[in-house]
Amino acid sequence: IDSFAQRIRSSEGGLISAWIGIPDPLFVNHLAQEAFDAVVLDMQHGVWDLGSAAVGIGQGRLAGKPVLARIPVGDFAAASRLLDAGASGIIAPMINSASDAVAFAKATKYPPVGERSWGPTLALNHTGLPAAEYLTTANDATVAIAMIETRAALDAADEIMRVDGIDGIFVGPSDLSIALSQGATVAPDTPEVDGVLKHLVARCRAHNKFACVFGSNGERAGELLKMGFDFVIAGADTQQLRSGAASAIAAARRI
Ligand code: 3PY
Ligand code: MG
Repeated sequence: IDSFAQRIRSSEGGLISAWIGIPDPLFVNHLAQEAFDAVVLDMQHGVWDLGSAAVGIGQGRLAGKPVLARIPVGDFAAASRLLDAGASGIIAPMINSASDAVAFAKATKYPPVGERSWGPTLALNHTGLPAAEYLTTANDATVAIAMIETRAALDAADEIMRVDGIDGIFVGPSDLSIALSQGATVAPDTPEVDGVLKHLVARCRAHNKFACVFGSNGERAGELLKMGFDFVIAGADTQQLRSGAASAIAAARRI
């Protein structure tokens, strides 16, 4: 688990993560049994609060899986608290400028990179590290991931990637498609969006940052890995739950 940051930073790529919005730590317990490389708890559009997320992080660790959290927009205080609870990484939505990225890095990295405040009680329990060693290793052992999903973010992508403490980016293709169409449509897998995704992967390579992206199902996740993304989502919990249920009903009706 604590080598996850090293894995995602290396060029090995090919990481596939679960994505959970239903705020029950037992969902983490179940999904972590599958061959996912990580689990993301979505606190932006999902329904987790800090207490349920802290227990969810523990359930991931029980199953040997690193747990990351996506915070609500601009809630950088939550970013620090989730790292304190043992999250392996934080995904911050709607990072639209270098100054957004600096504020995010401040909350997630200890000095001299940032201003993260001391108090990683659960993280110390989970990692088993002495405080002094946690302090000097946490900036490298956890990852701060900036979401690029607006026109402003696209324009500022190079500056965002250059911010000290930002380890990688996560592209939100749905919001990006809304931005590109000026609100006319949500279409995360058009050739226009794919062109932007390829461009951002290339910019990540140039800046030596890793690239993550949301894929709405397994097939899309496979395409995104082929495009060069290092870390992909293969659909959300709600969609996986419902498509499993729908296919069971359809199979029963076919007999
Ligand atoms: C987006 O596609 O906009 C996301 O934030 C991923 O869920
Ligand atoms: Mg989004």
